[in-house]
Amino acid sequence: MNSGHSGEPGEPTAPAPRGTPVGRRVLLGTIGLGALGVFAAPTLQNGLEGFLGAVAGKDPTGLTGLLPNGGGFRYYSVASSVPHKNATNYRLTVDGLVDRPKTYTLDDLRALPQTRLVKDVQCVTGWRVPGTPFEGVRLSRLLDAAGVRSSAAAVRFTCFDGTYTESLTLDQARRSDILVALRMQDKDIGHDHGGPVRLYVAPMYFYKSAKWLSGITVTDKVEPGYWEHLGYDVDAWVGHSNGRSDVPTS
Ligand SMILES: Nc1nc2c(c(=O)[nH]1)N[C@H]1C(S)=C(S)[C@@H](COP(=O)(O)O)O[C@H]1N2
Ligand SMILES: [Mo]
Repeated sequence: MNSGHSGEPGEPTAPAPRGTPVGRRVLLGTIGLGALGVFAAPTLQNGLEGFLGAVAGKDPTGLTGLLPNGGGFRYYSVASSVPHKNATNYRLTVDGLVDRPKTYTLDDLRALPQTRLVKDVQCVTGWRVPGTPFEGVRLSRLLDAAGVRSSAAAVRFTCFDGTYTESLTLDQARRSDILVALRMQDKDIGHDHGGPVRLYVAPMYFYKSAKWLSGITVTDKVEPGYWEHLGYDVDAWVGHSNGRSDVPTS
């Protein structure tokens, strides 16, 4: 299970003890990548993204999750390859228990009012990137536009990697610090960071921030997402969920 990914939420029933040395995992990652490099060297054609995707697809240990994704980020994908989408072929569908289902293009989303938030990114495994700007459309705006029915209680998110899912309660989804993000670090979100559109759930661990977002479905109950099926909390408040509580949250 979850080959091609790593380190991430990981072993929910037996979380790594506090202070598990990162050094050990980085060392294993380095060894693994040395071997992987033999058949997955980056080329001009596939670039770094292709390289990361190719390595992730061939990595049974999932240690490629430890690859730096630039600026302190780690590259995560539970799918071995993810199609590239742009303004021409990107679509975001809002459906489920709503009066007005709608499909947005990237330009539709860009035309809506944008909100910019600057907070710390915190992965449940411990790495953290302070003061990261995200910008996009408030999720609550898209929900209001769709007309959420009174029977609704939750929101399910799907991704065009075909695999990852996430979920929030409706109350959480209506918070003003949850964005359908188009920009990260004051740039359009690149493919590796889940572009052109990813969810950004500012108050929760970064696994809630589904990359390559393609669907928002309003439902009558929470359907646990990818990592949540494996034991991680739907309520992934930084510092208060069953991820790690010993990480800085400020
Ligand atoms: N579609 C998708 N979204 C995802 C993931 C994933 O594997 N697939 N991993 C999550 C986890 S665990 C983290 S820490 C962040 C990593 O985002 P980054 O690759 O931009 O650093 O994406 C989250 N969203
Ligand atoms: Mo993560």
